[in-house]
Amino acid sequence: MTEKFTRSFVRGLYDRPLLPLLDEARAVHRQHHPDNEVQLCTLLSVKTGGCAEDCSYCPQSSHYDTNVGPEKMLDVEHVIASARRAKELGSTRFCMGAAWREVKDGPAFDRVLSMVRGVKDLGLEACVTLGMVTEDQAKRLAEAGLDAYNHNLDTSRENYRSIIKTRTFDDRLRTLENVRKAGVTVCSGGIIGMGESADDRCEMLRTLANLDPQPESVPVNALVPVEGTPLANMPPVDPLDLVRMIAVARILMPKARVRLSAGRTSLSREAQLMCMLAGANSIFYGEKLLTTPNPDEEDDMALIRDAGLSAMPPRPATSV
Ligand code: SAM
Ligand code: DTB
Ligand code: SF4
Repeated sequence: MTEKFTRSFVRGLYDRPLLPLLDEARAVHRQHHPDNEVQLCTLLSVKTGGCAEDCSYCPQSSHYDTNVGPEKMLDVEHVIASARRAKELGSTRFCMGAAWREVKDGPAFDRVLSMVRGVKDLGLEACVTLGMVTEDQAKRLAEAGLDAYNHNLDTSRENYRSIIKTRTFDDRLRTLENVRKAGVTVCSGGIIGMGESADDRCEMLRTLANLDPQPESVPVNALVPVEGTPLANMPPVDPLDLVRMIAVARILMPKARVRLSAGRTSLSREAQLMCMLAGANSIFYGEKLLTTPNPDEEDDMALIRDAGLSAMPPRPATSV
């Protein structure tokens, strides 16, 4: 099958002067999305630390000595209480993360299914990120009402082995396929600032954009360097690179919600707004991502107010 986007097309976009690139991204954005609107999503780590994978960026990997240790899984009531609070503060999507290499059938997975049902009962979009899943497990998540499954490609196929050795790029693609077959929407993106080349960045976006159908949601993370991980000493990401990535993602995947994800605590208000100008229409909202800090809620509200943006309203209930 011929691919929709070629290497040279994507690299050509990435290398365009920033202002015309932004013009195009903005035009695409306005054609497909309400202008000025940003979705607030809240993250919660429901099972923290002790993960068997060796992702070089991740504080939750048991391969590295970080300040995040293995913790017990949260109980359903705790999670639902957090989701209720997130809703009261204006979030419309609640994303639950587990530091698992893969989902194993049994009581822990059953608990996640109950969490999903509880979050859906509150009228929120429900997303989980649990590592690899089979098609059958993805179907059970779909039956519980799950809207989206997050599973990032993180980087290019070529660069993958230098970041993660305990699984392959194809493992990652297989899970995305299982999620898609189960009728759950796909949330998949990556990280910049891990020492990757511009070609790696373009190839990651190209792989995502060539998926058919394309992911409905694309998180773009800037590395949060964490003490004890192999990437702890990476230099900070140039905010303009983040803007460029978001603009290219917006042009390649016009309908996707592009999420300005990890790394916002190191960005100025102006840089965050440029990311939104480039097509980002979602942020993680709340004091914490999974294990690392996120901007204060008051600062985000001030940014939204001062820029005249509006937080996406909750979707009216479609079922009774
Ligand atoms: N264990 C599951 C998995 O890997 O799919 C779910 C949780 S994992 C923490 C979700 C995503 O968070 C990763 O794929 C990665 O893109 C992002 N992430 C983890 N640590 C990060 C860091 N230090 N900086 C930026 N993004 C990070
Ligand atoms: C995504 O792409 N970014 C979020 C969400 N998907 C699950 C996670 C960011 C995690 C940042 C590091 C941490 O807080 O542990
Ligand atoms: Fe585990 Fe996910 Fe962290 Fe990788 S990114 S070490 S799979 S929690």
